[in-house]
Parts: sequence; C-alpha cells; structure tokens
Amino acid sequence: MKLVFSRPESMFDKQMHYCPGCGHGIIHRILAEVIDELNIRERVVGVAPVGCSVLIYDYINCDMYEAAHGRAPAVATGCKRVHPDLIVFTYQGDGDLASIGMSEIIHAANRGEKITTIFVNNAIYGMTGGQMAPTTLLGQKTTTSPFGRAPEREGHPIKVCELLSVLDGSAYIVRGSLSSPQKIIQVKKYIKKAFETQMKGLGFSLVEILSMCPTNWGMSPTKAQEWVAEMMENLYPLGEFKLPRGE
Ligand SMILES: Cc1ncc(C[n+]2csc(CCOP(=O)(O)OP(=O)(O)O)c2C)c(N)n1
Ligand code: SF4
Repeated sequence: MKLVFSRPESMFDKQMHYCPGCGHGIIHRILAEVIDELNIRERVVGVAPVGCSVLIYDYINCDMYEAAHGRAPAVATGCKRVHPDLIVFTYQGDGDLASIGMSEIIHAANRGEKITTIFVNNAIYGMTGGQMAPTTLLGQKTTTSPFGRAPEREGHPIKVCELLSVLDGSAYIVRGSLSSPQKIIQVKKYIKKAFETQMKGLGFSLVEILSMCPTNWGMSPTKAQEWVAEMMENLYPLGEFKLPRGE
C-alpha cells in the first residue's frame, strides 16, 4: 500500500497540550515538515518562547533552548554567532515578541542577525488567560480591554512585518495565515524560504503567522478560523513584505 501521510521525522510522537483548534499545533507540524524536507534536523537549534508554545521542545525533535520572556532573539543571536554553521530559529507569540520582547526583535533584525523567527500572531496572550496583546484588534474584547480595545485608551495594533521590513538589516519578512488549507500550504513555503534565506547567509528572516486562539477568543475552532480570515487578514495584509536582496 502506498503511504500518503505520516508523522514528520522531526516531530516526536507525543500528544500535544494545546486546546482544540489552536494554531500552534498546525505550525509545529509544517515547521517539522520543512526541517525534514531541507534535511537539516541535526543542524537546527530552536529557541522556545514564554507562552503557550513554551513546550515546543517536547514536540519538535531538534536541539532547543528556553529563553526568558521576549529574549529569544538574543539567545538565538549568541548561538548563531558562536556556531555560524547551525540553523537557528526562534518561535514566539505576539505577547512574547511584540510586548516585552519588542526591543530584542527590532535590534536583532536591525543587526541583520542570520536567524529565522517564527512569529505566531493570535492577537492575545493565550497562556496567561487572554490579556490584550500589542496585536489585539481595535474593538476586540480581552480580559484587560473588557470594553474593546480603543486607540485613545490602549493604543493601536502593532504591525510587526511593516515595522521590521523598513530596517536595513532585515532580509526576508513575510506574513501568512492559517485560515484555510491553501494558506497553510503557503505558510509552509514561507517558512522554507525563511530557512533558505538563513542558509544562504542573507540575513534576518521572519515569518508572521495569523493564528487562532479559540479558547481566549471565546469561539469554536471553526468560527475562530473564520475570524482570522474576516477580521485579522483585513488589518494584517498577507504576503511578502521584503525579499532577500537580488530576488
Ligand atoms: C517576565 C515575565 N513576565 C510575564 C510572564 C507571564 N507570561 C507568560 S506567557 C505570557 C503571555 C504569552 O502570550 P503570547 O506570547 O502571545 O503567546 P501565546 O500564549 O498566545 O501563544 C505572559 C505575560 C512571564 N512568564 N515572565
Ligand atoms: S490558550 Fe489559545 S494559544 Fe494557548 S493553547 Fe489554547 S488556543 Fe492555543
């Protein structure tokens, strides 16, 4: 019989702790597939975030560090500079990357560190119970914006790809979404290209992924996926914001 579906080699056979309909599990899977396809598992080092995906090292079968809240780009920088032959990535949520870790990511991108960041934007702090994140949408209710985010009170949503793509040090900046199977396949291509950018020594690469948090959004998994398409993709346009030089 022809095998059409199997677990990626770079993924442990382990039940995940994520809520039903969460985007992290999907992203882990396509990340592991890319690592397999590029045949780089033994050269890859990841840096785990503080957030729901803190346990990514239990799921992806590669070497991994755990960094303090927001500091993954600094840890990845140290690793990559000491071991330039390794392929180093950070995996960060929006609270981790765009709140406490904002200066870390800006300076890592600006320095042109040859690392790859997988940035999971679910518009909320998932792990700690649904507080407002820098990426929370205007009008969106969270535990810390119970009347809906208002610009004069909580400020505007921060657009990370737009921000980082104007920095001279960034090489490849792209935004994808998990709102449909086609878009998930596209995200996988973006992740592959981001790793290839690093492997060619071209500089800093970041893949932002619009993702679901059905639990803290108070929605079913299906509705949450629709909300990504209808609400998030309007505010956060998809596509490649910056291409590596020469492309
Ligand atoms: C210095 C510090 N401050 C606050 C926390 C608490 N904390 C843990 S996870 C988290 C938010 C994570 O949200 P996000 O990065 O969006 O990831 P998600 O859980 O949504 O995937 C916070 C504030 C912490 N662990 N350390
Ligand atoms: S709280 Fe949200 S981000 Fe965290 S595992 Fe559940 S659905 Fe995923």
